[in-house]
Amino acid sequence: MKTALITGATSGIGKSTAYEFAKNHINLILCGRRQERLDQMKSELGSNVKVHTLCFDVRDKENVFKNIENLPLEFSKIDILINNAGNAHGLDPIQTGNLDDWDAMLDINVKGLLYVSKAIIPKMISQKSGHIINIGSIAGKEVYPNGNVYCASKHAVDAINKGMQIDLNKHGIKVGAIHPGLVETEFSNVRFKGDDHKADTVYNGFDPLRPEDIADIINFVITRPYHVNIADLVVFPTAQANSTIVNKSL
Ligand code: NDP
Ligand code: 8X3
Repeated sequence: MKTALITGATSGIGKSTAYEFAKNHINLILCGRRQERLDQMKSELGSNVKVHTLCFDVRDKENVFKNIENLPLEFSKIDILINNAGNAHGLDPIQTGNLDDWDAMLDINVKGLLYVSKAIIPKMISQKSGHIINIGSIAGKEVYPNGNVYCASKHAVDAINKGMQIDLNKHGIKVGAIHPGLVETEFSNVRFKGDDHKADTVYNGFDPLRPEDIADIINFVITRPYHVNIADLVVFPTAQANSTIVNKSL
């Protein structure tokens, strides 16, 4: 049986991926900051597969390495890494952007992803196998009004994904990114700092992607034969044409 480590497993895309993997008999290392949610998932999934939970903030470099280095033996071989933890914080023009929001997005979406990867990649190299999926965004392919720093963070993920592909190629490790458009999760609740009404309006009037849609695609990506690597994938809801055009008359 394979083992997957999923960051941002307590909500949205990461959570759906955990349930999808459990259905497909993949043991799980679930990461997030909300221990009660991790416990709940462990109790729901633990009868299907082995589940280990790690509660850390991906910004906390020391804790990231400590947690991953001290995994119990039965979870120490990580076959699949889903670099998913991340969020947008705010949606403001560059001139009025909030510095704490900027720090959060760059520290979590970029540096946090790097810390987790750095803790796991040497293990994959020594076991001579592994598959890393980086969750980017359409915001990593395009820039939209007021998206400035979030888009920068996801453009960085796009570049890191390509860099990983080049550097890990000689080690036979698969690396790929999935770049979703609008997926209805807690993403907009976080972006708008708990203003749930504002968050809901993002997904009003059209049929957005659901986190299960992305989990299904992730499962497709990880179940391709060894010689097939899905390197870069953009996924939109049918109503979305790009980061600013959404058809609300479908
Ligand atoms: P959610 O807000 O539903 O989930 C975000 C997850 O990230 C949570 O599990 C959260 O867990 C975790 N997380 C956030 N900050 C930290 C942190 N500092 N340390 C550890 N974990 C953290 O959003 P989504 O599921 O939508 O987002 C998942 C990924 O998908 C993100 O990278 C996002 O940028 C990307 N994405 C989302 C899209 C969308 O429209 N929803 C579209 C394109 C990409 P906890 O709070 O417990 O730590
Ligand atoms: C999330 C999608 O368009 O809100 O990355 O930035 S978007």
